[in-house]
Amino acid sequence: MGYKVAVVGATGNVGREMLNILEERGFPADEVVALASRRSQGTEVSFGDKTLKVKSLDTYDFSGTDICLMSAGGSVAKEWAPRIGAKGCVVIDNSSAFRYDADVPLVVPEVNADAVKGFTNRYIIANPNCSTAQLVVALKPLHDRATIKRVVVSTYQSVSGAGKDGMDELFEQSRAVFVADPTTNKKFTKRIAFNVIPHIDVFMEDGSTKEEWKVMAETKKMLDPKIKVTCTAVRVPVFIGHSEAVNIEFEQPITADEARDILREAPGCLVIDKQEDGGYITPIETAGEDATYISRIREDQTLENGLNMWIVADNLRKGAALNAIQIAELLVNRKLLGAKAAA
Ligand code: 11C
Repeated sequence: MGYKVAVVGATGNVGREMLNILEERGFPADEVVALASRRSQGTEVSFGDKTLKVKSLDTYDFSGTDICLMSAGGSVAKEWAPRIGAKGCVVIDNSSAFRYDADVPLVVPEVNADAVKGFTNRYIIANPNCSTAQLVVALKPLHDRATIKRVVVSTYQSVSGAGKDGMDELFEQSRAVFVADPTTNKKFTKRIAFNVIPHIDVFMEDGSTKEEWKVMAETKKMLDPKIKVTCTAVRVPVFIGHSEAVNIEFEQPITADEARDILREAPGCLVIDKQEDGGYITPIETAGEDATYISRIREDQTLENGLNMWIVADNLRKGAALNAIQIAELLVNRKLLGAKAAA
C-alpha cells in the first residue's frame, strides 16, 4: 500500500524540488497532490514525466492524506499546519514557525532520527534552516568522536535561499551591470550582483541577524545544547549551494586525518579534500546533489583541539526538500504513519 502525499507550496523553488525528489527516490506514494495559494490554482507542475495541476490549499480536504510536505512560509504554516495535523496528516514543515517549540521535533535524519517519534504531540515535524542542516550533518560524527565545545561559522549563502525572487534579482542585476543599465534592489537590501551582503533575515536586539540565531538555536536543539555556536551569515552572488567556513573546538584531541576518515564513513557526507589546486568543492558543483560535501579539513594551529573545514551543500535539497523527504521516509520505514487515522 502506498501513501497519499500533499505538497503545499508546490509552485515555489523548494516545492518543485520536493516533487522532483519524491519521484527520483521512488517514494511509496499512491497519489501526490500539488497545492498552493488560490492564485496559483490550475498552474501545472512536473512530477516525473507527469504533469500535476495545482489545487488550492484552502479548499483541499486533508482527510485521508498521510503526509503534507509544506514549504509555504511561516504565516501559512502557522495557520494551516495545526489544522492539517488535527486531521491525522503529518505535516513536515520547512518554515521556522514551529522549529523552536519544545513539543515539535526538529529533525535531520543523519543526526537525530529518533526525535521523529515526537511527531505524535502535534502531528507536526519541523525541517531545519538550510544552513543548519548541512552544518549538523558534518558536525554530528565529529561530536560523537571528540565532543564539540564551540563552533564558529561564516556562511556564504546562495540567492535561492531567498526564493525565486532572489534568483531573479541576481540574474537581472547581472544583466543590467553588463549592459550598463541601472540596477534596482527589491529582495535584497543592497546590490547582490558582483557583491556580498552580510545580512540575512531580520536584525535581532543583540545586533545579530535571525539567520545567525537560527544556526545557533537549531544546532543546539538537534545536536547538543551544551555546544556554543556563533555565526556570521552572508549572502553571496551564487544561484544554488550554501557554503560554510567552520572552525570547531573539541574537548578531546582529534587530528585532521582522523576527522577526514570519520567524515568519509559518515552518513550523508562526502569528503573532497585533495589539498591541491581544485581539490575541493565549490557550490556550483553541489547543485542537484544530495550529499553534504566537506573540503579543506585542517588543524587550527591557534587552538588546542581545533579544526577548520569548508562545508557545502545544495540548499534546496539537503537544506530543504531532500531533508523533508528523508523525514517522510523515516516515518514510512519505522511504520509510524496511519496511527491517528486508524484510531
Ligand atoms: C536563506 N536560510 O538562505 C535562508 C532560507 O528559516 O527556512 C531559509 C529560511 C528558513 O535565506
